[in-house]
Amino acid sequence: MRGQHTWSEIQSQPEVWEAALERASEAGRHAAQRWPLVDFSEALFVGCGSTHYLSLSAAALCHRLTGLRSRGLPSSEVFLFPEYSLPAPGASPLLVAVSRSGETTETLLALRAFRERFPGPALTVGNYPESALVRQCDAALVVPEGREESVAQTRSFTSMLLSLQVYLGLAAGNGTYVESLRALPGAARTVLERDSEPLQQLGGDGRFETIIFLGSGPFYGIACEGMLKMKEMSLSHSEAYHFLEFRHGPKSIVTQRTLIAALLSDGAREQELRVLQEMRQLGATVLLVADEVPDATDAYDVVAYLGSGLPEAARLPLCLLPLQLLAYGRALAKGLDPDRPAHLDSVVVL
Ligand code: F1P
Repeated sequence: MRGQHTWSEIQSQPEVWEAALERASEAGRHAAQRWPLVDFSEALFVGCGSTHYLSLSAAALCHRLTGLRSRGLPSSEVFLFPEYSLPAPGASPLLVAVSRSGETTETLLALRAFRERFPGPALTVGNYPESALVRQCDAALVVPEGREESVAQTRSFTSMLLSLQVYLGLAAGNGTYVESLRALPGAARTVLERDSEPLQQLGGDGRFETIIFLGSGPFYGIACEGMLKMKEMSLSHSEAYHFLEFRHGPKSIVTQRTLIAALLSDGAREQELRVLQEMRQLGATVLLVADEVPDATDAYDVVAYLGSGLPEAARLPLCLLPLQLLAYGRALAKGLDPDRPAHLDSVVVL
């Protein structure tokens, strides 16, 4: 059956997240105790493709939860342009190398470039316990249950993200935040049971020729990952922007054949809803991914209701489920096999 691996990987996320919560509370506590974050000048999160996008959201979370200056970068920028991307000599950064496989050459080279300049520790987050990155880093958060047959990352991404959330909450000494993450698997079960069918149908709607993903703050990396899933699985034209950035030029491409998947934040929702109202007036169809349904009914056409009651910093992995289902449904509707994206291998080894 086309897409059978991707399907079971998407649907198994509640169980995989439970495993991630257990594993990360052990390994994350160890890392948090060993390296108090006050000892670092900044945190650098690096990865490639999906794990680069994960790094963007993780850096935003790290900054929010711990107050530590944090950046997310593509691994290649670190070893190709160290003088532009790495801090000045004498700084004491923490490196967090994110990689499903732990074998991506660019991320290994970023680690090497970091090691050549700084004494600071490197932490890796991934899904393969025996990987090169796990061997070469000082500590690892690994969730083997998140491994996949498919090339496109789904449960690997969300399990790595959740592991980092646990670690960052522990490093920040924020027990309430860490505890709140326990609500995620149950909320995911509800979303998957209720919305898998309608979201696949929406993704498969042949009316749409461009799919735009909007997300700001910690949601920007998630919006980018939604865009990448749409490209990889369904070979469709997709783009990702911060909400208000979309007004500054990109909105020129909006037509009646544009679907906008919008990740509504807590802090900026009024401004975000205004962008969506404007885009609907230009003809776009809006899928709102929201934890609560807003009163502004003229800002959306369809809601992917998350209903977790969790604040934005906690509910990030949940927001990805509708985006994965959208891409999956579109791939099947186009007669493609989401398990086998065109031209891609699961690891880029240079
Ligand atoms: C990263 C990655 C994937 C992408 C593609 C190539 O791999 O870029 O995100 O889907 O298959 O590899 P990794 O470093 O996270 O293993």
